[in-house]
Amino acid sequence: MDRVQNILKDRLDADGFGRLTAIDCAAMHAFVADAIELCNPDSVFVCTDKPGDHKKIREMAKNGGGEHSLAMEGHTYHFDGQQDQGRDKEVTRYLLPKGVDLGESLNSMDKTEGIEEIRGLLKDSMVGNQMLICFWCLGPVGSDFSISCIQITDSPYVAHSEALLYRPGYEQFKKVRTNGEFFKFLHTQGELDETGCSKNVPLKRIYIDLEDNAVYSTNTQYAGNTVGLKKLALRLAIQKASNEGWLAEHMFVMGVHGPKGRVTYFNGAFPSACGKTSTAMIPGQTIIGDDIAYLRKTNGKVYTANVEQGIFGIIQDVNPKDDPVIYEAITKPGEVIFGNVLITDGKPYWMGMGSEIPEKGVNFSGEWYKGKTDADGKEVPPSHKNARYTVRISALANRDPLADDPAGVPLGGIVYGGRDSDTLVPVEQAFNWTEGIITKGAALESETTAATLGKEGVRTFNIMSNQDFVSIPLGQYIQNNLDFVKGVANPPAIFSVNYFLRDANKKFLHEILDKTVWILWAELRTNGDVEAIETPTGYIPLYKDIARLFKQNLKKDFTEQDYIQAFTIRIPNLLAKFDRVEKIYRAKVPDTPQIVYDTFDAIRNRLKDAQAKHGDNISPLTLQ
Ligand code: SPV
Ligand code: MN
Repeated sequence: MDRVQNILKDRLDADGFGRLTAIDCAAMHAFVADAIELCNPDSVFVCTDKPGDHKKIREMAKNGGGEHSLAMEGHTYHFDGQQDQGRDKEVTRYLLPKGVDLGESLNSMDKTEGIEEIRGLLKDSMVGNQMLICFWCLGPVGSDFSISCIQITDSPYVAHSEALLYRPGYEQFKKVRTNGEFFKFLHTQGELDETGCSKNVPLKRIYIDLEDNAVYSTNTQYAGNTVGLKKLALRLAIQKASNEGWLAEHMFVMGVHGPKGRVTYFNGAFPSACGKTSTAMIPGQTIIGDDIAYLRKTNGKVYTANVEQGIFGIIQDVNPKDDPVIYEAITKPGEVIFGNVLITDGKPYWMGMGSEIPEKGVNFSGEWYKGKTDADGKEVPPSHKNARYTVRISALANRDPLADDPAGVPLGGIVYGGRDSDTLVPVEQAFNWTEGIITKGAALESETTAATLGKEGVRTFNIMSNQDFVSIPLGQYIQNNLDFVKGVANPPAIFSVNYFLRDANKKFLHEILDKTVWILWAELRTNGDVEAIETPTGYIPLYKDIARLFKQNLKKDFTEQDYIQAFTIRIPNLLAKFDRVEKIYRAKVPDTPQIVYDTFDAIRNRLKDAQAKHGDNISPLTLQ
């Protein structure tokens, strides 16, 4: 027997050994054997797709594994450390072999150094603990979209989160020969403090080895850093997609319901905390996924599939009025993990939940009471801004019947959105795919939020909302998007949306559910049902269509004045935006395709012509 088999035989019990070796994959066995030798756990549990195994993980999580029970059946909560409340970009790095360069906009380091450092941190990290080995599938099982994954972790909370968020992958791994092509994730929480949180914050590391399709993370528990199949896998998938001619995107997948029972499927890309999940759950529409989508072509048509089967969503402002579907799902009995909310008397509370929050309880900062301040004298909120819930999509009343279809769903349109107080109109259709990719996706900016660590409210460039996850040179990534529709007879329509316009007093122009109208208009346009007004940057709605949609769907009057205020073409702001974005490409993205600059030039010329004719801020009625 070879060395790998010897290690496995030695360190696994008979049952675990049988489960692992039932998968005929030498590369996977080698990865596991190496992880065992390196991390040195006391015991190893190999999890299959059996419900009994998932139950065991759930029990482990509740019994000292990072979760605690709540009063409602199936509900648990989890706290991350105070400095572990979001994805940590600073310490997330691509490990690159000598001679490989992804450009300065992607955080990377020398692979040899990185591997040495991370292996040093992982060494003996599981002594005294159990190692969990889990298999999950990205994309619907048994489909062209499927990617087999193995997750090794010492955190039952991470394994449990994955059981909610991903499709089971053990049987798939057994059936489909991977030829060594699978994604691997190794995570350890590191030493924990008395509250059960990773305590060696300065040693938090998330290192991504693109050559080996492997990600290592340690001294962190926040799901965005630890749940391998989420954003860590997205980075690996972007590279794989680039090599194979498909797209891996930070996008929801939803069914938008048009007239006469028509359903048109949309992808939507928004940076974190900009209304992405909430769009995918607009009442009356159907959800397939809220975070990550793969896009592939079959017979000249684009299909898209949800990579996940659950939601790790921001809980702030989820209330019965603005997000009725998700509110219902997370307040009824069933498996839900609440992260970083306030707990009082066995119940979870969060800001913006639409009901009274108690004045004391326990939260991510420990014992909490109203008025509590942190070391800097800043008031500690009852729930963290990036507090989250984890739930299966099958718990939602509006799950689309095709959510797990191995074929995916035909893609009608894409929306790109960001947090923008003063530039883009609420909805606009690009003239065509190329302009859409360049002027909507590749020019996407957003004012920063709490989903990543760092300052909030700063306008940042975020290409296709995928900036944090792109693992190939950015110019190449744009080119892949442009080329993707080669051979596609009817490329999906592309739109920008903006839910965050404010008036002169900084008050939001629109209510949260107003987005229903922008999305339904996009559905009508995709199907050629309504006329539009041509502006220098794309097509915008006619007043009558928007007013009708407001009336029919939200029972609201949307006046012509409301329309003019929202859909005014703000030329100086638009010119400034394209200048700002171009500057970033020129400074940071040496492989930017020339067509990006040409398109920015063309759009600026159109904006300037319109400005010469009509002035700085042009009412949509002027262009009608
Ligand atoms: C996001 O921040 O975009 C998320 C959550 O979807 S995380 O897992 O942190 O990426
Ligand atoms: Mn996301």
